[in-house]
Amino acid sequence: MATSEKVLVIGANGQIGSELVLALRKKHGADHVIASDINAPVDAIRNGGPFEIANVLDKNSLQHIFELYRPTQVYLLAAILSAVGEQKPKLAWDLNMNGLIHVLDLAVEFEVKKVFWPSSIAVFGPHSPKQNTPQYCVMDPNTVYGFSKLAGERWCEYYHAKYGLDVRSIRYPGLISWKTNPGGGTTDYAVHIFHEALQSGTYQSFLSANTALPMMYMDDAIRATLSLMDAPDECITIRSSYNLGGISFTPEALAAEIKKQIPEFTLTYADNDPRQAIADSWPQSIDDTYAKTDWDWKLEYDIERLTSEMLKNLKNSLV
Ligand code: AKB
Repeated sequence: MATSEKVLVIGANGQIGSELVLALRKKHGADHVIASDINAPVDAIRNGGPFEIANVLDKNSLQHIFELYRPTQVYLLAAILSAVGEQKPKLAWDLNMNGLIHVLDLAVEFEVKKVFWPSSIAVFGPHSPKQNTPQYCVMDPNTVYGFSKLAGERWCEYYHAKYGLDVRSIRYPGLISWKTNPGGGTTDYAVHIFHEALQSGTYQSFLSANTALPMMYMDDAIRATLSLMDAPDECITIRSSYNLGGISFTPEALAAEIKKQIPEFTLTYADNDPRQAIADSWPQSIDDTYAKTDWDWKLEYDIERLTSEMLKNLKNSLV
């Protein structure tokens, strides 16, 4: 059903964007959702509605889109993730920080009603509690991605306090999806493993057997994002970013789950991958009490359901 909203999704080609655009088009009507990316649209979103090429670092090109469409809601998803961020630290800082500030400024200027910006479990660091990491605790991220997200959270809270901008955010765990691959993160193994299990029956994990990290199936992540954005203003008590827990598992546990359906699957482990140190600095599980209390968050996909869905959907898409 179409609404009066005009929704702009920046970074629409990525793992979250390509699925979020589809969900938003279903909710608001195709013509009401403008997808935008630095590259030409991916297949999933190519023909379904308006698309604009834009680079978040080029404020003028963004401004043109704001003038053209006058969005009432903006989702900024363009970012460089943790692993690529360590290879291109200055670019990651520039894109993750200045891209956000451009969008926050334009949102204030064009009186956008709501802005969504994703943060990450990467905002936590080696001295944060590892288990059930609380919303508020020591945060000493040691990746460029992590501290750009932490600084971004501070900017979001600041724009809300200073300019009254309704900006909302989630600290996503590793996201697992079958439609689009993740783009250079530390949790990517948990997507690649499914592709390889089906295609070659074996996978080499770049994280060690017992590395537990919080993860979430994309359908849950999209549902969480839409619920947060739909929540009444007075329910939102956190303007930096909400912890979101998901499910915590290790590569070994995920392989065991895959083996229930593909008994011949084998998992090996790489030595000395730089992503291991990043994973070791992150929480193993997350306390998301605030999301549950403020906007009624409930997880639907456990490791068993997520594994079945991934294998079923990937198998169908490979046919
Ligand atoms: C990454 O691994 O960098 C991302 C994240 C947890 O934010 N998936």
